[in-house]
Amino acid sequence: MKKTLLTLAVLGCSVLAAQAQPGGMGGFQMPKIDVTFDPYVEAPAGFDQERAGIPHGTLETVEYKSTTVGTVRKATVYLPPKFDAAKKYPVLYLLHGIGGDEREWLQGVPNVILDNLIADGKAAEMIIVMPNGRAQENDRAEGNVYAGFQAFANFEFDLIDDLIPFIEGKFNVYGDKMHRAVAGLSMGGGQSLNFGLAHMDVFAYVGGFSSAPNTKMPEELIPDVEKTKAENTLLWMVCGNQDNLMYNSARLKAFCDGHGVPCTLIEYPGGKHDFVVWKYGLYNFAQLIFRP
Ligand code: FER
Repeated sequence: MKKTLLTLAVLGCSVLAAQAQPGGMGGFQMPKIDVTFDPYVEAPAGFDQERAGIPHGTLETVEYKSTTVGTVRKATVYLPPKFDAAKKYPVLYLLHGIGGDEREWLQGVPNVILDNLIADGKAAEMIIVMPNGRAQENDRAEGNVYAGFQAFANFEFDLIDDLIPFIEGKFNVYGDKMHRAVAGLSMGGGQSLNFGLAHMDVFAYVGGFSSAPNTKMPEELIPDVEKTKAENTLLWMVCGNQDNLMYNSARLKAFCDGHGVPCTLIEYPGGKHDFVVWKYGLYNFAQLIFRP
């Protein structure tokens, strides 16, 4: 019952958010969008289980000064196994959902997933930065989290102007777009699509997992088809087929298919709006980035 009410509340909010969104979503965009999904391939058993006998990465919390927000903000950082300060690494910025903060992604055990992928030679050694995407003074997920819609948009400037320069000053990382990726779940998926496609000089790889109604319209995300084709290296999405937010991903996928923009959208069978889908997203996305 509680869940039903929550679902109804979320649905209601998404309709409101859709209508309130700049650029407009033309009101109700909830109906199923006709789209051809990319093949779903099951992740191997144990991909998210801690494995003995392999080297493990580490997790730490960092703090940076945000000129955008005017506060000191936190981010969680994963350093890969056998991290070597003398080596240069690429960076994946991994963004959370509307009720989360810089620790939400830990529920999806990104450290375990990446430790396993790296041990199997299936992903490049990378640093993962998990910021707080609610760029406002009180960035805790308190009260009505849906009221923080604007703060999620404002994070674009905190990310580009404050966090990335901080990370690049603190760690020995590459500073070019081919070594930066952005992906996220739900609100963070919308942010990743919005920011990643608006800043193709910053991020070559963009991932949206169960992207939320903050996802801009395709025409806003891709105002210049030829530019996106030339400058984006990876546009990758996944969403559960039981997730009411599918239309945000399907709308973009349909646009891309209609305009010849390479784009992946996997429909996770039986997938809901939860970490089953998001772990699967990270498992797959991580294998596609930073590889020549
Ligand atoms: C909405 C439905 C879902 C919405 C945001 C979300 C602001 C985000 C969900 C999440 O991040 O998990 O209507 O509008």
